[in-house]
Amino acid sequence: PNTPAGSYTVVYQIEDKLNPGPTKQATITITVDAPAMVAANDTGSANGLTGGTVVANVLANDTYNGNPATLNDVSLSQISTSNPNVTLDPATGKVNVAPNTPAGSYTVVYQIEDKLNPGQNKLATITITVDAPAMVAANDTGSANGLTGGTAVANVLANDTYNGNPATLNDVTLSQISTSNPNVTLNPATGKVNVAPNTPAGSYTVVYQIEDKLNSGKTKQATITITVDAPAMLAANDTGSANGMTGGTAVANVLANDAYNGNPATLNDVTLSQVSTSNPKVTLDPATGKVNVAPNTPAGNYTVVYQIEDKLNPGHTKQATITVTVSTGTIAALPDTGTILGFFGGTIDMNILANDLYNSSNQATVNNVTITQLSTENPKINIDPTNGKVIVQPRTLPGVYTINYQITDKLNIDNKAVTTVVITIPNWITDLTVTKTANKTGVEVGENISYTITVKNIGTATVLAGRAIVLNETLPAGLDNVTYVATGGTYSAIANTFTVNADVDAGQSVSLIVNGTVNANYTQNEIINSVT
Ligand SMILES: [Ca+2]
Ligand SMILES: [Ca+2]
Ligand SMILES: [Ca+2]
Repeated sequence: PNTPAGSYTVVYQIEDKLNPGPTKQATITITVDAPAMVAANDTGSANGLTGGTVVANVLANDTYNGNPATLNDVSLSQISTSNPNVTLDPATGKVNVAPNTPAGSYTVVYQIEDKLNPGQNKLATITITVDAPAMVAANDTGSANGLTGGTAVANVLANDTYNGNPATLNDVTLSQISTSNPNVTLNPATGKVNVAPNTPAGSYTVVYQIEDKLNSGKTKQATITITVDAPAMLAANDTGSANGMTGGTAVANVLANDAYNGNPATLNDVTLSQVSTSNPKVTLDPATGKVNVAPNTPAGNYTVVYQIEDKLNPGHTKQATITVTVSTGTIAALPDTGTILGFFGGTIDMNILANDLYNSSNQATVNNVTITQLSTENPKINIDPTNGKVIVQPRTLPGVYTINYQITDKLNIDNKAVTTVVITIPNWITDLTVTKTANKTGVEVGENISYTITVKNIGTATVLAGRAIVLNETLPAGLDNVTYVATGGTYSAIANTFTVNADVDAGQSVSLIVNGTVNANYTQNEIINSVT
């Protein structure tokens, strides 16, 4: 055993035991064969990331002298390798793949050499398949507020795997392939998906890729779906009030109680518009947020509907209602007095509104109130409702007369007040003469005599019908059976008054005839009669 192969000779001799001494020699030629050796090819595979032993023993399928070859029989050596990371360990027969070996098919050529017969060799080839690590890029989702923006996904790699473990930037190179909105982007240095501030609401997609750092060109893609939310908007109802006569600002800013993304809304955030108003004099100024009441707006409750629209997300709107109470000021009617000569009459230069108040402290005028005469004690004395003056017809008798009038707010007809105007018509002076004539110059006792008293208007003023002229008629002594005949009026001897029954104009006269009989016992020489 363990005789190297070769051709060997043995010379041997034979000697005759009967006749010691004589001998003969011969040669034996022996051929020693080397053991048969077979080196069979091997195959194996390994994960390139982790590496490892891909073939436990390349000799396992090799034979030596018909039996499995062992390192007792043969010397093992690596002849070549197509990748220095893939090597044969000649001391063990193992084929090892170093960690971080790129994927591929590699070959190692090895040799076995017969220890018994150095120089006798066999070669075989080991084919090693190095596998790339498995990579999974899983889709991601996230959301962010579009106004403030922010990080919608903390790390797109978090649900991706590399060789069965969570992928990291140590393993893979991250890149953004596309985005449906340039405001929504992947940061390849961190894996974050960021939404820029002021991004309109919507659903956006970013496609990203991971590339195996160990195996360039080996990539996977996934899609990130980002929901960008519109800022929350709240339009709250408002209330306000203003004086209807002067008008004014009923609400300083309808946005003051409205919210945009949790903060007070401003015109930077939203566009303001008036949707409707129940009175065109009550309006929203969309440039300021003020609600204005125009002057001379009737009292009442009015509503304005307004809308806010997100500037960032046009079409995203909210509406609210503004209730505006338009008030009216008080009006006051205060009493007036006036005087005029009733004979001529005319328009009294006065204004019954001069001391009347409108909207608390302003003077009432025919522009803001309507004058209504409610009553007059003298139909010849009336208010002119167009100007507040009092008109007295000519020949209005002296006296003190009261007129009741009402002022009504033109803006608010339920707003009214009543007071009085007292007009004094003073007595006027007429210029009269009175004359008396007798119908005879001499008379006897028992004879009739007649006196005619004439009252003549010699002035400019008329003696009005119904006026009583005081006539102090002194009846003469000795006159009996006195009778009176009044022309143009009636005479009362008791009251000494002559009451005219028609106007006595300038130059006109009335008369009274006094008839009597001279008493039979009258002894005087003269009958004296006088009148004043
Ligand atoms: Ca082998
Ligand atoms: Ca992912
Ligand atoms: Ca509001």
